[in-house]
Amino acid sequence: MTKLTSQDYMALEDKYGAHNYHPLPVVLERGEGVFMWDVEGNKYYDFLSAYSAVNQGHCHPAIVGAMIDQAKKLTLTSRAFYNNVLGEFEQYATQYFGYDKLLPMNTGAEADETALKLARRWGAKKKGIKNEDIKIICCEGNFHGRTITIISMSNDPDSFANYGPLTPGFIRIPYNDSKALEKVLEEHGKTVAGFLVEPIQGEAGVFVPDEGYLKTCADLCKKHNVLFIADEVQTGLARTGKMLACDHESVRPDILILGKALSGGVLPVSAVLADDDIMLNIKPGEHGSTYGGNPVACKVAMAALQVLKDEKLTEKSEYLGNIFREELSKFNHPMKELVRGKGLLNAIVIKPHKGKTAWDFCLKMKENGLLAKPTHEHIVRFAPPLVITEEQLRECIEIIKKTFKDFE
Ligand code: IF1
Repeated sequence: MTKLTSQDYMALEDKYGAHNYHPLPVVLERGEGVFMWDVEGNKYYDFLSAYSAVNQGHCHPAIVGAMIDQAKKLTLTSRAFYNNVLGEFEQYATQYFGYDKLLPMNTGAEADETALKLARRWGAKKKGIKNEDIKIICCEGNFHGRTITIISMSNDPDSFANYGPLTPGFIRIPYNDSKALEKVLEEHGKTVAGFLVEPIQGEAGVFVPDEGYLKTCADLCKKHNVLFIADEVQTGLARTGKMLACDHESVRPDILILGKALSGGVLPVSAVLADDDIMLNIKPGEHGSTYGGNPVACKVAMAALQVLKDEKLTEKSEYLGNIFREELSKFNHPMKELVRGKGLLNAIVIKPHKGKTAWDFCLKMKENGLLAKPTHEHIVRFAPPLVITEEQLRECIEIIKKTFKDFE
């Protein structure tokens, strides 16, 4: 049996798979820590971390071990019955983040949908908003997932166009503009249940809001009895140099949305955390998921969260992120516009140079042994697993600089 080449694998996907992605032309076969290897055995630094799902590094032994051990015992009961793991995970995670309750789901989108339902339900039952009048405020440039309700919040035609009628009940305001939030709350606050925001907008190109933005918005929400809902699916779990990106401003969301690295990249696990006054408005049978809270997911999530603490990944992310931005900010090149980010969630805005774009830059970086991908056409996101060492990070900084020089 001849071994298939990267071209063969790409051809298989082209022929038999939906064309809903345009991946970088690399076919990966193995991952370990900060590294991945393609089918030809070429080794790469992973600077995407599956969009911040692999903060703990690829195939972390403690997380994979937890998955294997539980998978040999009991993988799924559904929520029709209890199991001996879910309660333990709920206790562990609610104490870890400081909330009364946790609602387990699988993907980030499901967690965002759950947060929207919790907020709307709270708005109806606790704030007394008429059901058909309930509003949620969201931000321009948002990315919260790909369901029809979630894309109804989007202003990116690639996300929402030509999918038929969208879900009503959303008011979209500019991101990083607390005055815009204040204005909408003064006009519509009585029918607004929640404000959904990413503490840093990942997909928009690692858009870091001004210092104080989150705190000002949280205070405005409190003043108008509106829930502050933080989507930390991408920014959470040590990625930005704090356990949660909201921690940079000591903001405690009313509803906290987690996903991605909650499982260290081994299987989909997401969760929504809130206090009883919000969580207990959804009664038995009013929301759920077949796999939500399954025993394997719970064991994996506990291991993934423990790794963050045991390996001090929050502190590492903060320290190494500063080195990344400092080194690349002082590096000058006609193709480099600016570097921005927090912790190890960073982006370089690329200026087209001699007709070369961010895509060409990423192709050249791949040749130089580092994998990253553009968001939109001119921004490259750099988000390595948080287990990267300082020495490895500095080697990668040199690879990035070399790649710029390759375009001279
Ligand atoms: C794709 C983007 C990133 C997210 C935030 C919820 C979700 C995501 C802040 C939904 C997911 C992923 C989805 C993936 C690529 C990636 C992405 F480019 F799509 F926008 F990271 F920025 N909230 N983001 O970032 O979580 O349902 O995917 O588990 O759809 O291409 P999910």
